[in-house]
Amino acid sequence: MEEIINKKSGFAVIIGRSNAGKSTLLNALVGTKLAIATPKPQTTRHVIHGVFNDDRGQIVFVDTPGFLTEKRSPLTPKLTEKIKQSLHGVEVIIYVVDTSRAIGQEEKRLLSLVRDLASCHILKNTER
Ligand SMILES: Nc1nc2c(ncn2[C@@H]2O[C@H](COP(=O)(O)OP(=O)(O)OP(=O)(O)O)[C@@H](O)[C@H]2O)c(=O)[nH]1
Ligand SMILES: [Mg+2]
Repeated sequence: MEEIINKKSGFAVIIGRSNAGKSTLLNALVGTKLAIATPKPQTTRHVIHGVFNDDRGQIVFVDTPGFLTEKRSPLTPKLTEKIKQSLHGVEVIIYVVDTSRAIGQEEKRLLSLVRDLASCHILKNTER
């Protein structure tokens, strides 16, 4: 029992604009093809959880739909709402950036969503 109490656990949510490589990162972190990763924007439509366990404890990674500013379809506002909800009550926010694309409105809006949250932030750029 003491062993379990000494272990740490927490949630790490992965966010970023559409096609940034969030699902690819989740799959790499948990070591399985859990989330679909494709060049098609808005591939991830549901919040997906991937669990990583080791001797030190457990991390629940949360993959989110890509953040878009323009309304591509009736689905877009619903996905944006899912992203916003997923940011609360987590220990870490991993913000994935595709550095081969110019900074757009998506990056500016995303930054304004996360900058005032208390969780620890990690900025991850995908290597292209
Ligand atoms: N070259 C390169 N391609 C990458 C990298 N990470 C992801 N990709 C490719 O980029 C595309 C999008 O990757 P996803 O992981 O599906 O991106 P996503 O952010 O989950 O996309 P949405 O769920 O649509 O928001 C796929 O074709 C991946 O193979 C990377 O580090 N380097
Ligand atoms: Mg995805």
